[in-house]
Amino acid sequence: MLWDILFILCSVILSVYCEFSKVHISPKSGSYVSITTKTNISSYVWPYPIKMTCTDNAYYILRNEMHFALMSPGEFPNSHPILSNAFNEYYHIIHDLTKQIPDSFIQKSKFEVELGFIQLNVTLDIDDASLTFDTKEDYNLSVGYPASTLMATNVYGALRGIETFSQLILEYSDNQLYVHECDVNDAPYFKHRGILYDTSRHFLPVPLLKTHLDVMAWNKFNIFHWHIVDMQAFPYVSDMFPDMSAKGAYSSRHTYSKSDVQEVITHANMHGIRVMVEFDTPGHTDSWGKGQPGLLTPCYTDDKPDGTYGPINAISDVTWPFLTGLFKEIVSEFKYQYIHLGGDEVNFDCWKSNPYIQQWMKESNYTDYAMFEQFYMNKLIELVEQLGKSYVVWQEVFDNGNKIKQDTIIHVWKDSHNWEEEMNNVTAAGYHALLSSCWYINLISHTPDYETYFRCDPEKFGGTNLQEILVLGGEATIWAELVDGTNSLSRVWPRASPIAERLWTGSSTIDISNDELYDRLHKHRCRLLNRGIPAEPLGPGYCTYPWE
Ligand code: CP6
Repeated sequence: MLWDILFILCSVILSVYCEFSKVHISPKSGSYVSITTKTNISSYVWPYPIKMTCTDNAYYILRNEMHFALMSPGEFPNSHPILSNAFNEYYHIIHDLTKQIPDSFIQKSKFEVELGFIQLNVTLDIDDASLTFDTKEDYNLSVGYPASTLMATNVYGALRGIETFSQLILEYSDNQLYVHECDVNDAPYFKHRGILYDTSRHFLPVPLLKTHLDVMAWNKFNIFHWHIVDMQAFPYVSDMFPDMSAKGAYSSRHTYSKSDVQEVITHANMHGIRVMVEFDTPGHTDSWGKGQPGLLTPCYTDDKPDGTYGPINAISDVTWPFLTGLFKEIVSEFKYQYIHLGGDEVNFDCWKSNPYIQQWMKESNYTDYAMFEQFYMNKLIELVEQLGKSYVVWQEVFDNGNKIKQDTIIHVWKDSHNWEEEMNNVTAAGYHALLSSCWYINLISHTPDYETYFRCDPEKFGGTNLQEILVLGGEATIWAELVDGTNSLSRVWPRASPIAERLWTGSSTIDISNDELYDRLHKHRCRLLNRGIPAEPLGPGYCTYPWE
């Protein structure tokens, strides 16, 4: 009874001081302070590494005595812009870990006279900062005192390792930082780990996109799928076709200029994220028609044009010169090897109503309109291939049953309850696949949807090993009909995080209990709050500070 009362008092009133009592201070050899903690530090790391072993030791570090260094054996330069940027960002992330704590809690530590110097030495195998589909992201991290070592194949692996390092630093109730002794060997399971952002249904300002990119990097995502235009608005500013955004964007303020696009790409690349842009055609293109007369199909009622328009008209004289010019511009601007060409949800009614298309179909011996769509998609794929790019398309382009080039990547998005069959069919036909069907994070639910996101395994569709190898990864999607600058950060975070772990870690954590999942994801969510992101709650509860 007495203990119960003490316990309640302890947790409610004196939580800060009681937390402190869990920590045993044991200065060693007068040179540094280490503690033995009961903290299960590995539960703080998100996404979970491939291999991680931690001890009960943690080392006190003085806020102002954190140093990052790039070791430069042989011919390597001893600085690198991507790493120095990361060193600077993480210095602040770690240093400001307590920015949520009221000043009145922060007291001068009695240990500040002790050494609290920590150095993270980074070694790279290769000095290559190109960012392609195959760029490695592996790293080995060994945390000790006074120096920790991080070894990576290249700068991007180093970025992933520095993030993990930052997650091994906790602040206890003496308001001091401690880094926990761990060895981590880590590498991504899937190569393509993305989030689709839709900037057509609502415009998302560049600074907001950059914040999302930061959080993506903290979650080890590596693909920003920019669904930049759609039927409602065309915010992309084209030099060759300025009317597209002048007439197709919501307003001149709701546009992405050349320098905006480059700012986003540079920010993404600095964080090891590739920008895969999508120009979705031939459907979802209503906004395209405003700036380019003759591009869309005029729909007919009672043998007369009725003033409405359908998908892009594959046989209009305007279409191919226009698409060639537009994609030339796009290809020169978006450097990533892959472009997403869309091809989803094409409504055939307007094509069917149009007498010119009917006539053309007859002359070409085409019997159904899926073939007409395929004619369009194949022509587009050829065009983009000639411009030197690889491409991804939505699943309909495969479902239509016609021949598409074997190196096309199929993006599976339909049937949140029966996507397995589609993944099976796509990979059985020898195509590479991406999965989004189970990851519609724009939809919210009253039940813990993060559990279903977490338990969706893109490889588990009953295929052979050879089929599984064709699965490149997947993407969370944040379709923006009901999302704009006011709620996108809360809607995406932390609900994209379970997807990040499935894509980074593979299936090794898929069977942890719901309690453990909640505990780990909740800690991650609290970390996002501490880093200034308004990440929404997973369910009832609260974030303690200090954590635990
Ligand atoms: N926009 C585009 C959309 C969707 C797709 N393409 C979509 C369809 C159904 C759901 C969510 C999104 N809004 N261009 C399908 C890929 Cl549930």
